[in-house]
Formats: sequence, structure tokens, C-alpha cells
Amino acid sequence: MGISDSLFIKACYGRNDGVIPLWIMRQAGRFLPEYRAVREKATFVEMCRSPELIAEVVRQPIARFGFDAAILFSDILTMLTPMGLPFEFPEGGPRVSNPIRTPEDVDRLVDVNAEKDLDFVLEGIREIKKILPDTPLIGFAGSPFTLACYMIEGMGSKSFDKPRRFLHEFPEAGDRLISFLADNVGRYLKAQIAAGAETVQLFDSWGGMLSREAYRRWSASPAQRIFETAKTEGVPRIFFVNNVTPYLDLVSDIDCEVVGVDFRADLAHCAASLPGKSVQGNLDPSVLFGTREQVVTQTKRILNSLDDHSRLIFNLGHGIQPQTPLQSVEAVVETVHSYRG
Ligand code: 1CP
Repeated sequence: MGISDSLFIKACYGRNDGVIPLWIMRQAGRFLPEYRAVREKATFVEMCRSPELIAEVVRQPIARFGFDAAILFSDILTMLTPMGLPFEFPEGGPRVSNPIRTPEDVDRLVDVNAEKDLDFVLEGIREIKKILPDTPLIGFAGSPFTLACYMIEGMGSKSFDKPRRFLHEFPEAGDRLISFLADNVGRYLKAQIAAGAETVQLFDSWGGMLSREAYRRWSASPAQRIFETAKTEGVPRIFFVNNVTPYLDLVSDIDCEVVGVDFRADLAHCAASLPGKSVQGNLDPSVLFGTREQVVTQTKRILNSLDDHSRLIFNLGHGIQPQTPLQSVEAVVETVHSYRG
């Protein structure tokens, strides 16, 4: 059975009639003791640059839980360094050393040549495919607005006031920045597909804080361009939008196969609003801190809310949190895999 017949790829194209597939956002990460053991010996940035360590931590959650898809271990910020914005990861999150402050800073950005500048990512993908030939591999990148958030704010933030202000204070430079990012992200995803990624996911983690007009201009329209560039026969494209509900009509028009739905949204409403697309989601990651019974009930509630399971990929509605109990993840896997709709 090839990758194209896997539960995950079939569900991405809305033609699954078997078990419902699942994977978990941030599945290669700090909630896993075996990840923490690797992380003790290397910094996060060192791990991201080592094809062997990349392959090892991608393998871990598949081996432990039997998830139906693997996700590349890297970070959305990895592509900032070759653009001319190096960053570090001290405790407490990312720090960009020279964030964008002025329109002139936008004009200094350098195009990324993935094969040359991010060869360790592409090599990591080839390593993963050697050890996980039968598990579909998801490549990924950050959406232009999400990347711009870190490039302008210089670090994480609850409200990203600086980037939102920048786009309105300097709308032309803002358009140039978003357009530069759309081109580079599109090419980067294409390079990941050429290296062996069988699916790509665009993480629009922070676009959900924009007004509808701003979302159309700085999230939806660049996402469309990226997906046009990355379009490849047999390679589904997933658009994860954190807070998708206000923009469902805009997202529905985007040329992609799957929409990743955040935990605030009603999955059935999203599925009904996205004809022809598959949906991926959307259990609240914090539910995993409740009892086993609550975890099972909440998982079933989502499964039961949909009539059509041929186009569902079960996932959390955002990344899994570091201290999540492993038994809760096991309970989700058992519930989803034994579900018969
Ligand atoms: O200390 C450590 O071990 C680092 C923790 C960590 C990990 C494991 C970070 C720091 N990034 C990652 C890997 C990662 N990041 C993956 C691959 C692993 C997997 O999914 O299994 C992916 C897909 C990401 C994507 C990512 N990075 C996003 C988008 C997803 C989302 O959650 O919305 C974002 C916003 C980032 C930035 C980032 N990287 C790391 C942190 C702590 C953050 C958030 C920073 C902040 O805003 O405060």
C-alpha cells in the first residue's frame, strides 16, 4: 500500500472510507520524555540543523502512538536567518536580534535559496523518509502574516501590536513584506515537496487577530499565492487558521484541500461552510488535562458532530502543551481509531 492509499492522504482528498486518521500539532515536542532526552543534549536550534536528530524526533511520536501522519521537525522561524534576520531561542521564546522597524528594513531582506540555505531541512526530510517510508510526511511553513509578526515584534506576543501597526502605518512596505514572504514561503514548500514531503501545511497562527479586510489582504490573498506555487499532483495542501470562524467564506475560496480548524470553532459548522474541502481538528488541547472520561467524551462529541467522516482528519485545535499527560493522548488515539461513524 503506497502513501497515496494511506488513511491520511485519502481523508485529505475526501475519499476515506476506513478508520479516521489523526495526528497532533506539535506532536514532536516537549510533552514526550524521549524528545526531552534528545533536547537535553542539544539546543533547539542545533536540533533543527541536524538531519539525524530531526529524523529521530519525528519518528518518536509515530513509534509511541501510531499516528497516521508525521510532521517535519523544524520551526516556522528557521527561514528567517537566511533572510537576514537571525534569531535565538533562549528560555521564554524566540528573539530576533534585528527586527524590522522601518520600510527600508523590508528592502534589505534577502531571498531564501532553500536548497543552499536550508539544506539541513531538506536533508532532514530525506532522512525521515528513509526511516518512515510508509507514513505520510507533512512539510510546513508559517504564513506571511505570522512570520511578519515575529520579524517586526522580534519575539512572541499576546497581541502583536507592532506588526499590526506597521502594516497600517506603512501599507506599501507592508505589502512588499507580505509579498516577499509569499514568494519565499511558496518556493520553500515546493522545495520540501521535491525533497519528499507528501503534504504541506501553512500555519496561519496569528492571522486570526486581523480585521476581515486586513485578513483578506495580508492572509487570505498571500495564502492563495503560496498554494498556487506549491500545487503538486497528489500532494494535499493544508491551511491551518487559528481562529478561522470569522473568515470561513474567505478561506473557502482558497485553493487548498484541507482547512485546519482551531479549538474555538464548531467543526461541523466549518465543514458545512467549506464545501469540497476536508477539515482537520479540533479538540481543545487543554481538555487533555482532564480525566480520561472527559477526554473520551469530548473526542466523541467532535466525531459525532459530523455526518460525513470521509473528509475528517482528527487533530487538536492548536499545539499540544508541554506537560500534557501521555495517557490522555493514548485515550484520543484509541477513541478516534475505534470510532465507527
Ligand atoms: O525548547 C524546545 O524544545 C523548543 C520548543 C519548540 C518546538 C518543539 C519550538 C519553539 N518549536 C518547535 C517545533 C515546531 N514548531 C514544529 C515541529 C514539531 C511538531 O509540530 O511536531 C512546528 C510545526 C512549529 C511551528 C511553530 N513555531 C508555530 C506555528 C504553530 C503554532 O503553534 O501555531 C509557531 C508560532 C512557532 C514559533 C515558536 N517556536 C517555538 C515556540 C515556543 C514558538 C512560539 C513562540 C511565541 O509566540 O511565544
